[in-house]
Amino acid sequence: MLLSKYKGSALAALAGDCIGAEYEAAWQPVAYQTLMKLEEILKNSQAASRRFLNYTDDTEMAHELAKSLVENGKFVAKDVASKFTKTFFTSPPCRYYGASVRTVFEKLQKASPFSDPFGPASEQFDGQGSYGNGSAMRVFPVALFCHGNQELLEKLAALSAKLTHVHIDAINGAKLQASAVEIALSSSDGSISWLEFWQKLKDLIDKLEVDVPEKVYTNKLDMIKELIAREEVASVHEFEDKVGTGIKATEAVCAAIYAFLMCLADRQPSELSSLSKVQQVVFYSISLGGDTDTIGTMAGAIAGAFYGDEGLPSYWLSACEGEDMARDLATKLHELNEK
Ligand code: 8NA
Ligand code: MG
Ligand code: MG
Ligand code: MG
Repeated sequence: MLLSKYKGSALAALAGDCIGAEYEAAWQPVAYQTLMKLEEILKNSQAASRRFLNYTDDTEMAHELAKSLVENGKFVAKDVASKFTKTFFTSPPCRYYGASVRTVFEKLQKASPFSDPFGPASEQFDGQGSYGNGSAMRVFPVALFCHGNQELLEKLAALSAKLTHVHIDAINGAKLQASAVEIALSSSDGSISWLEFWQKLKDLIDKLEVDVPEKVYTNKLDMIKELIAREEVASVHEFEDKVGTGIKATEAVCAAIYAFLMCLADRQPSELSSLSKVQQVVFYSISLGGDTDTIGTMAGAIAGAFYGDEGLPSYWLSACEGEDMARDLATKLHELNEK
């Protein structure tokens, strides 16, 4: 059912951020045993004493974007810029925003009432724009809003990115991540192989990078295919070396896609075999290390859109700040899309 996929996407994105944030500061691979220990803690503790996991900038911005789409029934740049800016200046320190994006919000706030919502982002890094993964980490609501309309999806993924990130890699990262969620919404377990899923992403990136000289996504997607197709599973160090897990959109988006496709190909590690498929994708993506909350949230958004919300245990969701909001926004985006 489509509603289950909408909820799955929003809730697994939330869980990926909240759980991934526990390991973000370490900037190294996370052992499966460590993740399974957290699983046991969450599973066996009473609701009242359960460890509470805060979400970070990824979820905060995704939810603000979703609220704006729901309230307006369309993308309104000034409203999204206003919501991003207001939450940035009122949110608690546990959100851990990227180091440079503050400048964008300071400029937006100064020029309130948001007369030039795209201006400040275009001045970042001497006009080059940010290539951070912030454009892609928050984009899944665009896929839920645009489901069935790829042209609109690409347009809104780009516009939502450009409020903070104008670098071509950040824009294409947002389009690629949103498209992965859309493919997941439009297909189901058993109806598509990992290679067919990969091919759809490759066709898209061939088009998006036709005039991009470096073709970073093209090369990384080719590498991902090679790694999944070969017999020996890549070590996290080899993956880090060949694709990357860092704050660049090109690395984190490809890492999230790799984690999802590895599980779709049934190549997930046996240590995680007691978990549901969605849980496996979230944990496997976090195990890659690096920007764990962001890779976790993006892999979760794709996996939840594919498998639905059934595989997300209540003891995971009740441990996450923002569960009710995620569920509510998914339901409203689903209602809007049905109209
Ligand atoms: P951003 O736009 O501030 O970019 C993040 C960082 O990427 C910048 O501070 C730069 O170091 C670098 N960067 C981006 N573009 C360029 C460029 N053109 N030239 C040189 N360096 C560049 O923020 P964002 O929204 O993209 O960041 C998202 C990430 O930050 C997410 O992973 C999110 O979870 C958060 N994050 C926070 C922490 C933390 O502990 N505060 C750690 C990792 C990630
Ligand atoms: Mg974060
Ligand atoms: Mg690296
Ligand atoms: Mg992050």
